[in-house]
Amino acid sequence: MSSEATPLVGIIMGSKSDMPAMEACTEQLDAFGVPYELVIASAHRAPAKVHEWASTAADRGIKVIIAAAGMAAALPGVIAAMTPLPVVGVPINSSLDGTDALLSIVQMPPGIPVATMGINGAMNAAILAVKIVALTDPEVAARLDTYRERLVDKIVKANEELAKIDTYKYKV
Ligand code: RP5
Repeated sequence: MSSEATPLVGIIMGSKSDMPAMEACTEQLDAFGVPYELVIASAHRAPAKVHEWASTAADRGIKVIIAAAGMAAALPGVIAAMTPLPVVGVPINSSLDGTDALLSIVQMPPGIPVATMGINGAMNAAILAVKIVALTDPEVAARLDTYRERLVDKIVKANEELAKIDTYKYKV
């Protein structure tokens, strides 16, 4: 993708070590053809960089921010305080099975919400961001419709396969 394209989603991660968990997010945005920024900056280790990036994100055309962090994961909440854009938080499992990050991200004070995904919920973060972009982008909305139809198809096929299994003793 050309670096001239306007990013619609901003992805920020607290550390390079969060990248493997966030691949499911970039894969989905690539599949939907939604341009995004991808940066690493920590609320604790590089607060000035976080402020510079978050406070100017809307000016760059970004419509929604996805912020991922582990441990005492302040990044999504701090960013939500710095921008009027919606912020989707992804708790990364880097200690305590990710529960530390989950609680750090989800328990925001009134007035500064973060839409918190499940632990390592990178894929859902992308889908939620796509839904937000789709509100004002008909092409992305059409791709989202197709994606949702495929989810239904998968369930229909799974039930067809289930119906062929005849090893259950009491299934009627
Ligand atoms: C958080 O601390 C990061 O988001 C990461 O999940 C965790 C560990 O960071 P590293 O020590 O691997 O850089 O700030």
